[in-house]
Amino acid sequence: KILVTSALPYANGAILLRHLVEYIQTDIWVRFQKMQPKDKVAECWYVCADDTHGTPIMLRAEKDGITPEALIERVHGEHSRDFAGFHVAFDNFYTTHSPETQACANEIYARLQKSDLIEKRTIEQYYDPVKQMFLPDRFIKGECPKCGAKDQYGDNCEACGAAYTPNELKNPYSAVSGATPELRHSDHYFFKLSDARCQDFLRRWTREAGRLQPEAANKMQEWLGSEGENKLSDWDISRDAPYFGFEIPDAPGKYFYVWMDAPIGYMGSFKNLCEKRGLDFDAYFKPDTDTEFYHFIGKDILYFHALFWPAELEHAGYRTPTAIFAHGFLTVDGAKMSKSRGTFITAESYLAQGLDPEWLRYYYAAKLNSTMEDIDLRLDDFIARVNADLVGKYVNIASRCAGFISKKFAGKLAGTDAAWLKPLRDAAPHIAQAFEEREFSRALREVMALADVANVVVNERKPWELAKQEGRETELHSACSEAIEAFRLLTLYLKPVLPKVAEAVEAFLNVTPLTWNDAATPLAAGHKIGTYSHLMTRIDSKQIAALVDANKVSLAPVLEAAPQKHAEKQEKAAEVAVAAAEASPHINIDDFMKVDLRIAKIVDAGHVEGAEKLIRLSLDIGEEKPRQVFAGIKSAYDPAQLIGRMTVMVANLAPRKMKFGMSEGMVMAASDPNGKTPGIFLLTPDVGAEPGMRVK
Ligand code: B3M
Ligand code: ZN
Repeated sequence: KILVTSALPYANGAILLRHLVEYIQTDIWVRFQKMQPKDKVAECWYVCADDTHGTPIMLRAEKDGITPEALIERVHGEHSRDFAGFHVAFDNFYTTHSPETQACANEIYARLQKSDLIEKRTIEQYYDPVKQMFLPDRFIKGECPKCGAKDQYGDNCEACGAAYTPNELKNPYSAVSGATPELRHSDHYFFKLSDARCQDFLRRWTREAGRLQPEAANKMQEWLGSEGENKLSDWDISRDAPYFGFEIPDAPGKYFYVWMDAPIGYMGSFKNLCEKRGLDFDAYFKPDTDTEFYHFIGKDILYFHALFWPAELEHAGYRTPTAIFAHGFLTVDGAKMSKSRGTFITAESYLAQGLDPEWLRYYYAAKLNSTMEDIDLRLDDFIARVNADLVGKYVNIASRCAGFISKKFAGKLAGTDAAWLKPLRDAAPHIAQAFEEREFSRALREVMALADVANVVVNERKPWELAKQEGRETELHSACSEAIEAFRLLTLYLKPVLPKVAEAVEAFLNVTPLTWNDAATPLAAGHKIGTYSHLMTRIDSKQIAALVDANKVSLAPVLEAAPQKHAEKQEKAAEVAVAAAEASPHINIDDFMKVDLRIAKIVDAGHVEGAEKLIRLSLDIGEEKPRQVFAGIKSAYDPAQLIGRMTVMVANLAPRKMKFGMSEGMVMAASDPNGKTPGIFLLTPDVGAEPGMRVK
């Protein structure tokens, strides 16, 4: 019995293509589970909800001149529409602003209090006298205490990367009203994560096999520190009025911090489902349950899901998650989604352009695996891959053979137990294993290899030739019938990814909804199929161009304002580069072979104190210790986005002592020498390249 969740989307923004990576990944895995026989998966529930509390939503509602309740109601409708548009089939898409979530939050809080893990403390915090509210870190701005950069956020400086507390900002001002904030005292409630019970539990839990992916488990050990090192600080779980959220029992004017009740929203949504479907909530949340509980999340919210949340559940006497599956971020054409490049694409605009959601489902699945690696939506590759694999290989089998069955044999199939179909049938457990392990790219590679086998047979037999020759009806009948059986098997394997196409094929084949065990039962001779109808169109590159244009927000005024000096520096660098290239256009192969290029995995990335353009990278190239490299790519990348990415490095540069430490190599990135196309683009090898491989 399995309960699965995706992260709760904030109720203050639209669903973007980058969010859909997670919902499509989760939906594919859930659909796969639901196709399994009942003695393997008795039931599988997929719940989610809008994450509706907190300051951003309260301020957004104020700006829109509506109540927060009205805002979250409207957004819930938009989110539900977008998810349905991409066939994300939640069993319940609920809201954290619900009686069930509030009841669960109060229960957990009461139990933590009973375990003496809640502590009230008076803290000093910035208060906006105009708005009459305490300010969260992100709503306080000022000059960086380290480098003096202006208009920096209250928690870290985007210019030099320094991290600090809002109290350290110079000349702070409220990002809400502009007023100078006052330091005021206020009582806050803390969850005592520093308590030995939490530390010991988390150190054990995060190491248990299967709970976290290896790279996530390592990160948690880092955050937890070694035995006796008490690195986890207590967690402030309260916010002061005015705040849109749940008031803390017996603490008037105090509210649960949004990240306290967000994960509890998983329980609230499931509780609501249990009430609607007569399910046993406790059976899933009692500590000795035999049910399974999985979270699909982005790697940026691992901290909450792998530390705070299991500690909350454990010490409130509930079961903890069976496992947490973190995925990477989406880049579009190798870069972060960007409004100026028109790649900040909403789910709604994709659908409004008439693009088929199953194209995107397939493309994401073809890129997804069980790691936290980022995935790149290369728009030209997207077009090529969908047209080649789905239309050219998969659909093509049916479109070339089905007509003959209807026209010449009244829709009745001949026998389909041909030897060449055996490998397609026998692949069922391997492909199931790949889906189970969330290795979707491997699963689809196997399916497409089987489609190749089927196409080779069809191309050899040429039914379209057989149909023109007298006396070859029997061969034609077998050739087409066997091709249809191959198509049925491929549809079964693709069903978690392409649910709507699968539904259409089930109707066309006149079969009951395909489950995984049906791979073993071929279509019988005499089985009557329906008439074939068009299953999927090719992507036209003009559609993608229109999509990008529709999302292009012209930032022209901002670009014009870009400081002149910066452009001059760029120009100078470009002149030097062009001159150098003109001076010696050719090198010989030995020159090139001297450069030792290696595939490298970015295992860590961080700001460099006092260096506004540098990011410090730790690169795994298969040596016992990662290489330290300083890369001038800070203007285009946020270090957190780089962790887990693969790139290429020059591994045989002589190590160089720099102001910030030893430089043990160099990474490579592209940029436009004429400075016309903004941005810096880090090199990324194709999926499958391993750290340490030589690039030749
Ligand atoms: N609302 C959105 C995010 O950072 C946040 C997730 C909550 S999951 C409990 O993905
Ligand atoms: Zn700074």
